[in-house]
Amino acid sequence: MDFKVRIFDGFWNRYRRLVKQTMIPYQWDVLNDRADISIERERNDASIPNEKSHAMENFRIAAGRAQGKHYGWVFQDSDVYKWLEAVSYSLCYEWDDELKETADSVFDLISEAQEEDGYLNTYFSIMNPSGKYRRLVESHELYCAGHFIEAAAAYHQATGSSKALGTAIKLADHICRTFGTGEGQIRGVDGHEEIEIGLMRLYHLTGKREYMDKAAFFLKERGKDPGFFERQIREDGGDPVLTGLLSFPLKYFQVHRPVTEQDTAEGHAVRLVYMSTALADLAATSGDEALAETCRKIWSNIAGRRMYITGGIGSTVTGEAFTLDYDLPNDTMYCETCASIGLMFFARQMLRIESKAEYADVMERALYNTVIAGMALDGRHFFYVNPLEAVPGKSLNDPGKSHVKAVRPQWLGCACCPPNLARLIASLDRYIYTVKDDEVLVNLFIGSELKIEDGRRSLSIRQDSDYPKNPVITFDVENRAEPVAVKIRIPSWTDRYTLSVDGKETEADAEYGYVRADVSAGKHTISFELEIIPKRWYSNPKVSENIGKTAVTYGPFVYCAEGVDNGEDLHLLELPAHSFLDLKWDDELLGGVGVIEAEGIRLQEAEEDDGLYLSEGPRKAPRKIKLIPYYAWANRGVNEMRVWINEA
Ligand code: FUB
Ligand code: ZN
Repeated sequence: MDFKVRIFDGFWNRYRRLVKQTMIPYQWDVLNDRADISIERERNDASIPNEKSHAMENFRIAAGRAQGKHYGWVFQDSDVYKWLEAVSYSLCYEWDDELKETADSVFDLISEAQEEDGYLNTYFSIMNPSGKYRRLVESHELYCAGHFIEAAAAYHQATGSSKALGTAIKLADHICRTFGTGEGQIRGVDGHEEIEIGLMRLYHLTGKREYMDKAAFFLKERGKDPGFFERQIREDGGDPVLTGLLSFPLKYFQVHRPVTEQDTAEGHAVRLVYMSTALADLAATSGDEALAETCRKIWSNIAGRRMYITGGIGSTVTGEAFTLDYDLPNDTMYCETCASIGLMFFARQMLRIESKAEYADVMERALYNTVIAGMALDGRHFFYVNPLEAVPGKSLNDPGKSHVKAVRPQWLGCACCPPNLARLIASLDRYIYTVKDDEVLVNLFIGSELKIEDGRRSLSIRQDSDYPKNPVITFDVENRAEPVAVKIRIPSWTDRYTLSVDGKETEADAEYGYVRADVSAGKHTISFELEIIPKRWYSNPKVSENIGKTAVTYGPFVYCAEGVDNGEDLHLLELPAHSFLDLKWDDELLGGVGVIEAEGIRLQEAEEDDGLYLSEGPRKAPRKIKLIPYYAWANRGVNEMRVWINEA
């Protein structure tokens, strides 16, 4: 399907410029160890490598251009691959000869680091050539390969260059030869899903069926032989390459049962959503209804029982993992930035399976909250973990909260999130619309132009919006061919909307959360107006942590209270159920945000010598409460924060 999307949205162009002008050059410096920064461990764990990135140097050593040892995680290569993918997308919206030359040179280096037979992984080439594919539970070899294939496909699409694609095909062919059910092949899977996404992408690009079949093999093999990881190591594993992983339960890797029998979201959150993304892609591409049904079950378990209001997933630091239904602690959770990015990937593929707005709702929730909270407004500081409640003193002094940082580090020992953010934001144009044979879904309200030219259709849709500041979104549609259905998402958080086509209000029914306009040939204007007001939300009472608490949203944004606006000890604040939530835009604050103020209450602190346990509850005094969008927190120094506020 041939279509192009150009973004010209004020809010998102700021982020996309930040990626192109700040994040990409900054990350390049970090990957080359020439940024003057401190690299923090993501939690108190002395084994986390945090002296330097060394990611580019690893490639130089593997290519024979430099001498030395590999440094960093066994999956350090993937930082470079995600960076290359981000560069590729950025070239599509802001061409840059110099950057293209740099990327070309990195792809050259990578192809030099690739072994004759197609194998590619700097850790094993440098440190452990005889250990290849022998400890799949830990080795991340196929994970890194998947990221390389994605980067190469994106680069080919952006530049037309076949340089990178050649390396990717050689690598994919090597993997196809090495893994499978045939004689001499390894019948097993990687401990971290990602190769499946890469192979599906290569299939979409080349049309070569073998790549989709191998993705299907990896997906369907998962969990069929739960003893595989342990047995592989026992029989032939060599030395450990990432200690500790084997002690996690099988569900950490989603191998506890065959994939089609998995109906809840289990284990490491990023692994789960990457697996689900590929599964949904395969289901949508092949029309496999059983796989689609598995995806629906996993999806509804996440969205209905295991996802934070911010679109964060992963309730525990132990294994960066899901726990159980309705277990959503606010101050010890994980909510890894990559996991919410992966949730967007999954949603995007689910929309290909079926046109239901629930997927785009979650996509929007993740994007406007946890995903962009993962980076500071300066594009040079990043969260790995995104809490809904942070008290800096507790993070410093409670070892069980060392992962809950109150300020974004400049870089992290495990740097999976920063380049993942760069590639997601640089490719945001891929999420706004879903183009199908018989309809176009408008998923996100982002100022943009969609152009479809596919022989049968010749259509352009210009979406103008200043969302969510302005509740009216206008679509100028020019249809030069047969009638087409344009389906606009009705956000689940709105109570009212109106749709007008060419100035006439229509009574179109909602279909699975989309309102439909049938657009005949010619030029038409669709106007979609939403009620966007500050709203209070409550958790399902099964979420024990949030009883008696409320969270506030405005449109897609979840709000939070910060100490800098409300004083520390945010647990002393109470927001009365009926106090008016007054939203005003402040263009000077935090890059321009809507600030919500409300008459509230603050419990009074006890006197120093009153002791720890008192026979009376605290006195209460009026106090204005000020809330800002969650994504913008932690941009004003060390600070307390909380999303769920006690209700009076
Ligand atoms: O294992 C590779 C990546 O590192 C995972 O996706 C992240 O969660 C981090 O553990
Ligand atoms: Zn990450």
